[in-house]
Amino acid sequence: MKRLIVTLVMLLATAALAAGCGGSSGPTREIAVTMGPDMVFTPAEITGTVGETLLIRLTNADVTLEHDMVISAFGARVRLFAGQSGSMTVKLKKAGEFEVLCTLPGHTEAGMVGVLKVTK
Ligand SMILES: [Cu+2]
Repeated sequence: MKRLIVTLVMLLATAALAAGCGGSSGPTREIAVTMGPDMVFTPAEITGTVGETLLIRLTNADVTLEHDMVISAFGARVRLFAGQSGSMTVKLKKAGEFEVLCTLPGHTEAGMVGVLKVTK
C-alpha cells in the first residue's frame, strides 16, 4: 500500500511538471538577429502571430560598438557589448506593427531601427 501511494505521488508530480511547461502560452519560435556591423539589425523585420512566443537570439557583430534591442511595446530589452551574444523572449500578446530600436545615443537616428509585425 505504501508503495502504491509513493507511485501515485510521483505520477502526480510528473503531471504537474508537464502542465507547468505547456501552460497557456503558445508555441515558442526561435529567430536570430544580428546587430551591426554598422547601424543595422539583420533582419530588420521580424514577424510573428499573436499567441506565439519569440526567442530572439542576438549577436552583436560589431567590433567596437555596444548595441541594444528594445521593443518597448512588449517591455523587451537586451544590451550587448561588441562581440557578445544574448537572447530575449517576447510574448506576442497583441497584433500590430511595433518599433524595434537600438537606444544607444545616436543609433536610432543613424538608422538602427527595425519593425516587429504581429498578425492575428
Ligand atoms: Cu546600436
